[in-house]
Amino acid sequence: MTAKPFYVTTAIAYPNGAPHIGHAYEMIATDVIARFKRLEGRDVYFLTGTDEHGMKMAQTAAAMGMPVQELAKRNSDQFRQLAAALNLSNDDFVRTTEPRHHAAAQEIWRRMLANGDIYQDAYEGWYSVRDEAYFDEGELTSGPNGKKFAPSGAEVEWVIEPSYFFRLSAYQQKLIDLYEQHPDFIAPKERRNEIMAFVKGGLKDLSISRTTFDWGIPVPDAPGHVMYVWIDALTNYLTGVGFPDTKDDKFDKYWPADLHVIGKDIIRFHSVYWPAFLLSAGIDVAHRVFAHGFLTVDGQKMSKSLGNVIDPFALIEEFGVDPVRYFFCREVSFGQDGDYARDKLVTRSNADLANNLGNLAQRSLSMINKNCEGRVPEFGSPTDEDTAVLAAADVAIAGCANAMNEQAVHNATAEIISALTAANNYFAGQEPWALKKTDLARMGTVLAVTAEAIRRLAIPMLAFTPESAGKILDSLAVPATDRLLAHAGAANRMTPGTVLPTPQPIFARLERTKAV
Ligand code: ME8
Repeated sequence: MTAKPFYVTTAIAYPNGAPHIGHAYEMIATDVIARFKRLEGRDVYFLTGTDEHGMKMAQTAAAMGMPVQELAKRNSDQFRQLAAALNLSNDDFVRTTEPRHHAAAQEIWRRMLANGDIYQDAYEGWYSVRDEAYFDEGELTSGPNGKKFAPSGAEVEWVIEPSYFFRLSAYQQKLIDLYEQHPDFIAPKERRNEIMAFVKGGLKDLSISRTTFDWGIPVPDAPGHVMYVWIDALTNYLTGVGFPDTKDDKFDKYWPADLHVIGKDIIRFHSVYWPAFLLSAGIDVAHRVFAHGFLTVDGQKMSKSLGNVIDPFALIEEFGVDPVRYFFCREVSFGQDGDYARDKLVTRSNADLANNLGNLAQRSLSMINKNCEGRVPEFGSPTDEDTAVLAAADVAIAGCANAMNEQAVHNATAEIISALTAANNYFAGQEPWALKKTDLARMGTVLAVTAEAIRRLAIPMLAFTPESAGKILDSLAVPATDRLLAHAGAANRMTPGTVLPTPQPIFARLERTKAV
């Protein structure tokens, strides 16, 4: 393993409520990216967690009559359970209420202060608790009774308090230089253009401490001040690799982060504030921020009042984890908004997983089981069709890897599925069931080639549908040590004579209507 280790993160969610499918979506996509890099032989570190401080958490807890620590713990546990239920391969889970995180946030603060970028003043302005962000008058819209609203639709309130400020204004040119020198820093491209325009429009210093509540990390040597929740939250990416101990093995190995996967609503925090904080603290800036889109449900925004919030645990429970993972990867163009609908999930999973991949594996492997003593048959001398179907698998795997390099998760999945369709067409066209009566050797070749195509394609599928792809590789007797992308080619072709276990169905057909 010589390639640079790969450090990838999700945003850390506010545990002011239970996780919804937007959170699940981000976790799935990031896990697919992490697993794919591991398949490429990279040493991967994958971090997720919960963002537990701030006014939003304090207000939710107060409204529920519950101590905020309790609310944070209860919901954070649910996010952790969701990670497990989605079969996430995360290496750590940071809670921002942990002492190790307090130490990291206080250290980055001290460094920014030492660099002359933090000063004390008074803050007067519009604050949106839901966004945990300040807004300029010009960004607001007015409603009835003099109410004002942030672009997200959340109401803002006028706040006056003593506050520490971060000299963000001093970072305008440095940020523009960063975007120009690293054109891939912000993805997708539209987001980069938006951020570039925002920064070129001028940056104001940022209020970074609050005195009106205490649910946050204390500002070092400043009694009464807690840190603005976004300084605290963004620093989790450092906490996860051992900061402030920069001699820590993990920090040394994995920092700077290779990829922060986040939603489009928090791109400004990640691509303007975060690099500015890091530059100020003298810490290397992360390589890339990728903003995915937002999910709707049946074409509508998810909201508690509409009663259309989908519980990801219920989806996993009903459909199984892999169909859920697969659906979001394949259905939503990564970087664009997407929609969840039960019907769409069922259709995708049945068409691509059950009918395409599952059926092909089941049909070819049962024939091997019944007609070839359960052993991989001889490949014989290949026809053009045999060569073409395996070549299509190889091309698809290369295409999949290219797409994954740009986080085009949907295209990566589509590559594999189209090669599986080609393998299905090959199988149907060769009619091994007819060859059984006329040419046993040729039947064996067709079954061997089909099984080999499945083997090659199941390896990249380990990133998207880890459990089922793993079962398929088990049914092909592929050892755990031979499941990297490097093994998905001709050099590791299945060995004729290898005994295969009795094939088991892998994907159930999902029901269009819910059983009552
Ligand atoms: O923003 N569709 O937390 P959060 C897709 N704590 N993604 C969605 C979504 C939807 N409908 N709703 C939310 C926060 N997300 C901060 C992050 S990071 C240092 C701090 C995404 O719980 C959202 O874009 O509001 C974000 O990336 C993640 O879920 C957590 O959102």
